[in-house]
Amino acid sequence: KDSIVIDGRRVELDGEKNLLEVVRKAGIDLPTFCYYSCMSVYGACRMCTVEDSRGRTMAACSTPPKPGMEIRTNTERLRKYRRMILELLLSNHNRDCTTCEKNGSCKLQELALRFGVRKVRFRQEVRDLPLDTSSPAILRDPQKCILCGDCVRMCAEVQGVGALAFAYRGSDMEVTTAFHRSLGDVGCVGCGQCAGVCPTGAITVRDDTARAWKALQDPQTRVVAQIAPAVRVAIGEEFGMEPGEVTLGKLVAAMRMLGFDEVYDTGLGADLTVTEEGNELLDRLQNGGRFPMFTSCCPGWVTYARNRHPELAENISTCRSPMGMFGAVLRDYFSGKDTAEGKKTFSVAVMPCTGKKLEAGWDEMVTEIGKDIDVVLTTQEIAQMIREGGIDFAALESEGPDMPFGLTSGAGVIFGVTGGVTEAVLRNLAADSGHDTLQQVAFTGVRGMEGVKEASAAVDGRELRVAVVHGLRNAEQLIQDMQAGRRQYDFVEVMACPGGCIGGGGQPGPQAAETRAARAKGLYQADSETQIRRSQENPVLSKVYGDVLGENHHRLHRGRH
Ligand code: HC1
Ligand code: SF4
Repeated sequence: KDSIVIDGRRVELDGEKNLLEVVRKAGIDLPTFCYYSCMSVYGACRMCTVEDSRGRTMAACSTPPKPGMEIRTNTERLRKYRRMILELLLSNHNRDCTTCEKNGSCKLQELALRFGVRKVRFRQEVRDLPLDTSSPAILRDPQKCILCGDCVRMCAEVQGVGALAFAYRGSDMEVTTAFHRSLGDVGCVGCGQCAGVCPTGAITVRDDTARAWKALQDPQTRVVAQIAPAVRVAIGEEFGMEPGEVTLGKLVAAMRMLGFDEVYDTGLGADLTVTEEGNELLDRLQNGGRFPMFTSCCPGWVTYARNRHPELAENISTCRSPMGMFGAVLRDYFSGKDTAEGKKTFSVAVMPCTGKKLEAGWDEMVTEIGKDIDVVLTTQEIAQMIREGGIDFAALESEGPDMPFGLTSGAGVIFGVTGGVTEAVLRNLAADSGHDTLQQVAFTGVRGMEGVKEASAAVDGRELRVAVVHGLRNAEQLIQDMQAGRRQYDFVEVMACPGGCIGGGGQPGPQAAETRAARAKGLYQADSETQIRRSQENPVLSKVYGDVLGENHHRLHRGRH
């Protein structure tokens, strides 16, 4: 087998695309700021520079491995070089580390520590660039940008949005939006994927924890919360647990300790969505309507479609997202109680998603009695509150969510992974809930991490053609193929983030493909352990439709309230 020599030891080649991957396989953690295997190679930061036997240096990320190569990764020259890069970056970086959002998880901080940078020999020169606070989800602080371009490539290559770009040249270079317009005006969908790859505090997620703390401390306020499916398989990572471990019960316990009065599972909202979306699909099949029908639960996708594909407006399901449906149910349920008890209800949604912060502000989510959701906290934000509360999360005993809304079907739980919404809807439309039927639905091709999946299933006496995509760039490709007549579907599920909500921009980072796969496995495991696998079998639904919603059924749909 072909091999190369790294620091005197032979390492076999296994089809790696570049030297960096071979070096890391050999157990040497070569540092980088700008390398992600899911994006193109930029080679800008030079931190991964290595030296060959003839003393030539090269960036490992952009050098293909050639059999017989001999490279060194830790010569005196390389170590000096890395320190110099770090000092240069630090010299024009706003170094308010102690108050920075990324304090403790900043790559620049981590590498400065690792390479023993104790003093910066260059003059401190930070440009006076203003903060960008234009988005309800994303904050940009250009004074902390190291120009690695990770956000630019994420937004363009994975999401196909292109809201961020490099502007100007040389020492004036900066990452910004076109004409310095606000993020919303350049098509940003709030997915937060840029914040997920930013190595420093230059792009972060808006911190709304103070608003939640304030509500928790007011005795006249009833604080109710819903927890999204994907949070349960990721929050443990913030407390040293493995990705995929299902810790909903610990999270419920921790939130009760923080003072939340009622804690529910967004899975119930997902069960409502499945019911409504399934009915909508059947209605379109039987009475005519626009096809394909697209899902509507992902705010990143809905925003993207509004911006880029207004012609698809009627193809998108009228259903609110599970968060939106549950938000309406909770508001309606508690508003009567509030009047009777002289209280007010503050509704919190704990989500893996930064786009949900945008969604909570949409017109359709605001009625004359106020917003259906008062604040959206990401997985990372609730973890921060738990840490601030001094709670030993990993040691907590599990507790169940509150009644009357605490029951969720397995179908509701798998919403958090790409393909899950489709599988849940197909389960509902299937003839029965026997094991074999459910297995058949699971193996139609909706599961897995491929960017675009296709499946077909028999519904209402005909063959339904289904597609499942995640990552907006994949969605764009699919739409173009459909519009050019190259593909045809009846039902399309779109999730903006890679892997679906499990890979949301509010989840703990860094989010490697293996991490996402482990989280997906955790959700499928949780589903297979539930007794109720189909949404329509959730006994709470009849109470919601009958006692809570009644004539307000339309509140489950968009654009009408
Ligand atoms: Fe999602 Fe959804 S699955 S969008 O990924 O439809 O955020 O987890 O809560 O609303 O249920 C997110 C997750 C989430 C909604 C549901
Ligand atoms: Fe682009 Fe998403 Fe970041 Fe907006 S939030 S700039 S769409 S990556």
